[in-house]
Amino acid sequence: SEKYLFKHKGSYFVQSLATPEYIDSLRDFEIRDSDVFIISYPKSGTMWTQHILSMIYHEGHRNGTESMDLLDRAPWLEYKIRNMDFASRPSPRLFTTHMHHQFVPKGLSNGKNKIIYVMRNPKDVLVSFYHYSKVSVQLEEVRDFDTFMERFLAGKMLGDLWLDHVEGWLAQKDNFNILFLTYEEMKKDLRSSILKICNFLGKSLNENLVDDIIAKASFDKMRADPRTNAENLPSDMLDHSKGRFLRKGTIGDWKNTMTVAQSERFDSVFKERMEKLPFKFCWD
Ligand code: PPS
Repeated sequence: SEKYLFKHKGSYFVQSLATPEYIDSLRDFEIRDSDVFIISYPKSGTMWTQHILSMIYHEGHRNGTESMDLLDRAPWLEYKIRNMDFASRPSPRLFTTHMHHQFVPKGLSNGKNKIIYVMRNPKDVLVSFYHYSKVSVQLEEVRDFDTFMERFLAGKMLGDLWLDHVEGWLAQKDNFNILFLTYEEMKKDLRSSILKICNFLGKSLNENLVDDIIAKASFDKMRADPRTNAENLPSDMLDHSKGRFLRKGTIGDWKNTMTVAQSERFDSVFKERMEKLPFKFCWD
């Protein structure tokens, strides 16, 4: 996997999109009080949250926002995909990152800016990641699910060990201003999640706007729109002929991929630490 990822201070990063120096420089990245960060382990509902957040945030110029790629509305901090000049972006800025807490800008812990941390049941994360590894040009394609799962359980992939990421961020709840959200709660009751986000951001949207966001954040709507389905990503990032970014969008798809034996193997490695998490994940 050396060709695809590099390890820096215990964490994996995408070789073609970042350097250790750039990652280190982000600790001193200048934060504004109005900045909002979306943080997640890969495949946990990041793009979905990016879309929702940018619709909530830019309600004053929605049309302009919606004509932009997700990538430009809530850019990745550690991957300057379009070489965007972050400093010249108007406030409020939205950012996205998969990084662990020890890598994020120091200024993020000043208590004023905001973080939304999105999590998803790790078996669905694993299965989504497995399929994504075939579509992504930047990740090594692993055809055999067993091999992919062992890497996931060992944390030898982008995002590192799921447990470390989630445990790590949950433990930071008093050091940052964080709203924890789950993919499953969004899936089951998007309206409540949107209101939760609005409340956290101190925004009050009228009922029509909330309805509109719910409609536009549906899996089908997002999948049909190239701007929210990552179809404008350069072909050296995603091989669009191999699959779509928005693949299935359901809870419990792991059951269609993992055998009983694989699921038990997964539990034997993850269950103990998962039971100690202050969150109970939903498996179906
Ligand atoms: S990434 O690469 O880390 O940014 O991926 P991420 O966006 O975190 O996760 C991708 C999965 O989220 C699903 N998704 C959605 N599900 C339901 N509704 C909506 N609107 C939606 N948008 C994205 C996407 O389909 C991936 O999950 P799977 O299970 O592979 O379908």
